[in-house]
Amino acid sequence: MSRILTPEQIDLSQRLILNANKIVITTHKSPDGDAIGSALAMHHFLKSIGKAPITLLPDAAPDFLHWVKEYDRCLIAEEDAQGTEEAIADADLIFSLDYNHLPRTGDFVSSLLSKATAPFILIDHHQQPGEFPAVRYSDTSACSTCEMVYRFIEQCGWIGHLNLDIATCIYLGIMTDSGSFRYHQVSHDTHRIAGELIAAGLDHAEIHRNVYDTNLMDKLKLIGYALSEKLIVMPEHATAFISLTQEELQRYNYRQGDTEGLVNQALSIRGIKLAAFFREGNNEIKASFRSKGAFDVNSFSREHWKGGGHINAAGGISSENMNTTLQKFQELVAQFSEKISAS
Ligand SMILES: [Mn+2]
Repeated sequence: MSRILTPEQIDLSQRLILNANKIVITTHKSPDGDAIGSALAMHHFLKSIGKAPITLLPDAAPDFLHWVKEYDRCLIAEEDAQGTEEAIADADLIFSLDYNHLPRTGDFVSSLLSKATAPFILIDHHQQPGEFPAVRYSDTSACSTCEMVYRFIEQCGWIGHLNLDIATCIYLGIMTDSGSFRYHQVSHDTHRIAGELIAAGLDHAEIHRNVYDTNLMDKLKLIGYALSEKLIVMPEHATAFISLTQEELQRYNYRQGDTEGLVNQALSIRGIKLAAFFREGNNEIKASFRSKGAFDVNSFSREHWKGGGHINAAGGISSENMNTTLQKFQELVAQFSEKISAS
């Protein structure tokens, strides 16, 4: 884990990029601001040095990210299986951005990537990275993959190519993954990079508006319902959680991304150290975990919810029904009560 690439990594990255003709940029399923930001920042950068990359998303991004330049040119695996197979089979270089285990790209893309013959360049900030030949740039202390993409371009000696499109994408990922510059992992270097991006001419207020000020009324009503009717607080365990069933989501015309950040509202309650949000999908329940302080939700999710992430933010899944899932969560919380409260 390092902020800095080794001289060997820089040399190899430069050679792989300069010699590649068919570069495919990949990111994780259910792409968020950092996934879209890092993938399209790399896309715009590679174009600036004369490459014609394919940016591949396992599935579509939520509406609030569709404004990003050339989002509409991304290849979406769920919508074009054949195009995806061809792109990965033909690739002579693959970027893995904002994920560090192939399964995070979903079953379909992950099975294709595992058979790919091209070398990989991994740039990612999640815990416990898997093996990724040839370049593995992992920094679990970074607040976002986007700031690592900036450092990657900088350390490879190409920062002179920074343009407004690259800058906008990098700022988008830093802003969304750092909770608008407030999480613990935000560093001196995060602000230095943000400063350079603003110096490149970007309109940070507009990016913020595009992401956060485009709510539909249904979304606000869903959030209101979740907070007033579905928030359960367990003060004895310093824990709060929210759950939403498919029926409840449909009542408010749920669209992907509508419940983004809801778990943080539960965590914001005074005295709460662990928060969870459970959303019922078609075949499984998606879980999000957040913590304040030392309670490690990455391990919690890896051990009990088939997921992972960061120390203070992680995701997982449950194949049980909602009642069983919530029961399991409450039992685990009681079991970990001391650890949670002490953190
Ligand atoms: Mn990220």
